[in-house]
Amino acid sequence: MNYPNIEKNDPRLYEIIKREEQRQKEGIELIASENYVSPAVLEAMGSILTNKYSEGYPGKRYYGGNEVIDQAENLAIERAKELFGAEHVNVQPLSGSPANLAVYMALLNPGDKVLGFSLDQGGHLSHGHPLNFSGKLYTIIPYFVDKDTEVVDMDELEEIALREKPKLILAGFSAYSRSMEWKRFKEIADKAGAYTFADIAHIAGLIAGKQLESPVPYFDVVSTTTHKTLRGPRGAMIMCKEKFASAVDKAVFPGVQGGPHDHINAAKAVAFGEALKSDFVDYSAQVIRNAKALSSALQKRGYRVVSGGTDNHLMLIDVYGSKQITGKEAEKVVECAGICMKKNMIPFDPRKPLDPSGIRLGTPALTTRGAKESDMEMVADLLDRALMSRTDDARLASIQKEVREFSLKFPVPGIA
Ligand code: DSN
Repeated sequence: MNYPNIEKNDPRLYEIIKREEQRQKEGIELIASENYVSPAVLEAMGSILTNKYSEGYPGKRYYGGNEVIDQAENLAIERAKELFGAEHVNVQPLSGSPANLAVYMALLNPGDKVLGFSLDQGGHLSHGHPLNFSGKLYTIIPYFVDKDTEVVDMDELEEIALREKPKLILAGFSAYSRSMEWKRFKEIADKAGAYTFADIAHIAGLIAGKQLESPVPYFDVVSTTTHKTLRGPRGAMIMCKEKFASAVDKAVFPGVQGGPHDHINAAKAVAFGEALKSDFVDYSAQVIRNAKALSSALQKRGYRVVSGGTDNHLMLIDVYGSKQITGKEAEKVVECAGICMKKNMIPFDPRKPLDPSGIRLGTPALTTRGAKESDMEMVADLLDRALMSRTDDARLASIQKEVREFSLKFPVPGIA
């Protein structure tokens, strides 16, 4: 992308964008929730569609002049329905947390019981953390992974559900590397008389790319962000069975949001169009192959991978247990070498969230740049050497040069 007008009119911001371009180009991106969008998605986000106000839904707006915007929003909805086989789609949620807030509002009353995956074991803030709206407004009953396998304990979950009789069971995660048993969740929810809500933010692209099973056929409501493995603009959407359509739409607008971001919804349409193409299936398959390769390469170097591996795009590494480096220190050290990743709690972590035992790694971004399984050996090697050089600034600087050389072999879409 070129930014001639920003360059001319706002040199200070131009310089900031250029520095971030350089960081993205020269570094190894292992943040599991990040990706690089296509130039077409970038163009839609930068389009004049941002100029419009369109509160309401296609055909029922509170502002004039929305005939064209209606077509853009309908295009995003049609493509999302085709991609996921959803009965109803609302593409207006601004991001993951507002989408989840709308789902709660559509299905629950304040105080109702929700069964959600504990944040410190892999869940998400909006799945019931006490400091989040979800934990403040609803009565959250957490479920956990099994201590030995580090996989969600479905038998325990069933016991909790039958005992607590929640109104909603939420399946989803932001730091869990194993497949979710959607069908079993639905069976348990039916026995407990609960609604089913899946948050597939992390894995939507892998589902759209036909690599992971989808909860859409089983679940009442499914939310997702659009910018992670799905590789669209920052934003979200909600899919649901037709019988929840009106409640979901009302909860998004006017319940939670005002005017939708029409340029972003158009970019969602572009990204869904891209995900409908056959090469997105190849991309999704490669993301998972790369994650498995990276996980094995790290295991070979003595790192403990939580649950023993990965079924998706991410993995949790117990760096403290394996190498006596805390997650916080690991994040900082590898950043000095040009590698970007996130510290993370691991299940039953004896340490605290701001300085946990683990790190979370993911392969969606590197895979978009064209990296393959064979490249994961090099990534693991660079990561390991950076972690082992934690007190040696000169070695870290030299590894950063290698990281740069490696990264420049893989172009970033949208960056020349
Ligand atoms: N912040 C996202 C992640 O990194 O998993 C979840 O919202």
